Amino acid sequence: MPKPTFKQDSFLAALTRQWQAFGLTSAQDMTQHQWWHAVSAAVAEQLPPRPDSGKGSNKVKRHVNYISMEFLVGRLTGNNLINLGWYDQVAKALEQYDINLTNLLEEEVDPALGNGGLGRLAACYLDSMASVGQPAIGYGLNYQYGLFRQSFVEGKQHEAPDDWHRNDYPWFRHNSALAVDVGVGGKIVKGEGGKSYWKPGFNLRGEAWDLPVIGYKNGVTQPLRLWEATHVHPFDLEKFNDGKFLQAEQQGIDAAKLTKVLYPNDNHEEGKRLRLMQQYFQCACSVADILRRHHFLGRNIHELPDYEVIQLNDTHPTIGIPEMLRVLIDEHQMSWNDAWHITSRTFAYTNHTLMPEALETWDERLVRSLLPRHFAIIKQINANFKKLVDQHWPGDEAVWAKLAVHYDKQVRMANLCVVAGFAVNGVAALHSDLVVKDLFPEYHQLWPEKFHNVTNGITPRRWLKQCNPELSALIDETLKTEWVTDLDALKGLEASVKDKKFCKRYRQIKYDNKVRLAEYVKHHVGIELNPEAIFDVQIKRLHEYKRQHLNLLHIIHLYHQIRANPKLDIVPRVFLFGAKAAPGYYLAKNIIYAINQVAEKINNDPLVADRIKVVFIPDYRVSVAEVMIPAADVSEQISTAGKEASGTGNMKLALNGALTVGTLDGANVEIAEQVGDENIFIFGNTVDEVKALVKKGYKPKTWLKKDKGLKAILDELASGFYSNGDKKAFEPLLHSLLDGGDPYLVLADFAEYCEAQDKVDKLYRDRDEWTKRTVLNTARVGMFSSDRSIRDYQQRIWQAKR
Ligand code: 26W
Repeated sequence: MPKPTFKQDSFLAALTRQWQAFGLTSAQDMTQHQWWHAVSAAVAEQLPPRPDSGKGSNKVKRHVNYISMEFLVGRLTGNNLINLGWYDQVAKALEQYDINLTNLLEEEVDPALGNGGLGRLAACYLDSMASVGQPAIGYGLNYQYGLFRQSFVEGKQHEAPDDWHRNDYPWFRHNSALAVDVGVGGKIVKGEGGKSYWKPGFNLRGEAWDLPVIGYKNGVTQPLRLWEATHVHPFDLEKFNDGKFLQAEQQGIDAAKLTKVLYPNDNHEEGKRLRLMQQYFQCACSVADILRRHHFLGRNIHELPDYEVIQLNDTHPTIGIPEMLRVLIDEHQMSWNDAWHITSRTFAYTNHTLMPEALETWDERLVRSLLPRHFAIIKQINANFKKLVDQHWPGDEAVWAKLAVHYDKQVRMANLCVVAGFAVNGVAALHSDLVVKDLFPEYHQLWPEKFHNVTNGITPRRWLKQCNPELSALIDETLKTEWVTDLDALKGLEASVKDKKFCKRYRQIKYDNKVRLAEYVKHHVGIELNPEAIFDVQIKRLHEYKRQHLNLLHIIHLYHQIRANPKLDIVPRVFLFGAKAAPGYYLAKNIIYAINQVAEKINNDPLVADRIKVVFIPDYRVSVAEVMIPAADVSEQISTAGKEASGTGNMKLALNGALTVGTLDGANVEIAEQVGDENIFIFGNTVDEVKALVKKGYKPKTWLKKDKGLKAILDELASGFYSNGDKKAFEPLLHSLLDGGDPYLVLADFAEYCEAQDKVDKLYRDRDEWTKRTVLNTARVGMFSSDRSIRDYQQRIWQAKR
């Protein structure tokens, strides 16, 4: 497809219609926000009327349906302009009105329709599928409230609703012809000829809202289709009177509530009724839409797996599997075997976590009451699978207890995915290995060919070209090739480490980006930062396994060193955090509070004299990441080995020239392989060492005996020193590290972590050497482009022979 051309006349005419629609008399009367809206809507109007995802080339036959409960797309206007290749032209067209495009883009509220890594990965993958020519559609939910807004009140996290004004979002296109009705509840009744069928208690309607996903300068636009739940026939008095509404209400389902909020949990399953409803609603709408398109293109239903693949982003959309079977059997009158043959060659599953508390299970009563027909289908899958397990492990109840899809009154979604899907993949080499060895060893014995690795990636469009325009320009000038679609080309920068002029500019760009971040912090947090200091960044959801508290202990350790030796010579360092804690995750919130309280003390202690600054930036989100990442010198990737499936922030930071301080976990392992051991600071217990420690009976207190400094840190946290005398302030945190058994081995990794941080301090003093290593990071992480991930999915899973 040809590169889309920008037509200034038609853009300006669309712009005029926009201010007229606001009821104004001239463009000049628009507020800055109206300008953003008008420009976005005018650009959106220039896109093809119907984004198409159905046509594949001969090489890429299967169309991808990427189903995810979360798409953390971030601001779209700037990104879409870059991918269209129209940024400069639109900027120029706006000059005549004295409007600065870059400033205008700040008006956009991030559509925060995701929690963290999993949601952002889905957004990067849509960008890459459009850019590499993989026909695809994303399916998700159109939440009225995205992830909560975070602020700090006296150091503690405060949550507020994030109304991102979806009804007024200029990139949305509503297509009423695509609405789908979805049944819920009710019962299974016997029909004519003894055949039983499902009589739902009531229906919900799914309205389709499309966001355009624009390929990088290739003329492709594919939809991200987000479903909004509404009542069926809201003004139909007859239906109202016959009690259907009341029935729905009694079951606790109010359609209008269904797509109101995104669940703010990341890596923690709660088994809530509304959540299961959301999952089912999304899957039912999406399966109906997929089949509608398949029929529309004149294809036979039996050919579905030849043309369509449904990729499940974690287990959240698993209920789509029994829904597909139900539609094929009940609505297409297909036999079980035929329906199974089709379904089990269509679905593929990506696992994003090994954490037991994140693996979804549903109480059978809940499934039965909301989805009686699906429950019956799940029981059938289970019964059929039991025969296979009995053949392989005759009479072995322990194996069945592990592998069953339905067991002990619970439905286990991960097991359902493995049994019914044709492919299972982890998201980094180490993680995929653990998926096979620790999570699903018996399944691997049964079906070794099902298991794959696809190492995660990030889109270079947003995470380098857009967020770091200065560095992108330097790379353009140096390489003179289109690296944006071929990130391996960055290898060409290796030669430049010897080029003094290049290194000087690279360093200056980092400095400029630090100034930009410092301005942001001054404006939003009120703290002054010194751009000469090391900017040390930890940005990710707040979770014990990610160990923000290990970072905190090291900060206090430095503070103690300064107090013991006021003349201590350390490179000034700014520790920057960005993280939201799930509102019900008490301990995570306590860690935020502890960081803020320690920050308050250290930042205001004249003895420290600005050698350490600690800043917790509130409301971390995609647009904040775009300011923090280009400014980072150090990237904190310090999870307990074996717990972080991949990480993707690690890739973004390395690409933008931050050096990683990290454990051998997730994608850190592959980053280390790529950049070379001398260009990364690896520390801490490995997966095997962690396992051995735990097996031996890990006792955190033995580490305190060995390390008096560490004990002093914990004692001080318990003393009220950081909390105006309140000795209980950090009790949850201290309890978890001590009597709670320190489940994430923070104390065991503390000493090595401090050593790694010392090395950072030493290396930073040699500015040329530091710069060289950061350049090598940028040059060597090309493989973490999500374009490469998508090609891996194509080769190993989507387009592979089955
Ligand atoms: C049901 C509650 C729930 C919600 C979200 C359970 C699990 C999740 C996600 C799997 C959490 C998540 O975002 N996982 C992250 O996925 C990234 C993309 O693959 C990885 O890079 C991160 O390591 C992983 O934590």
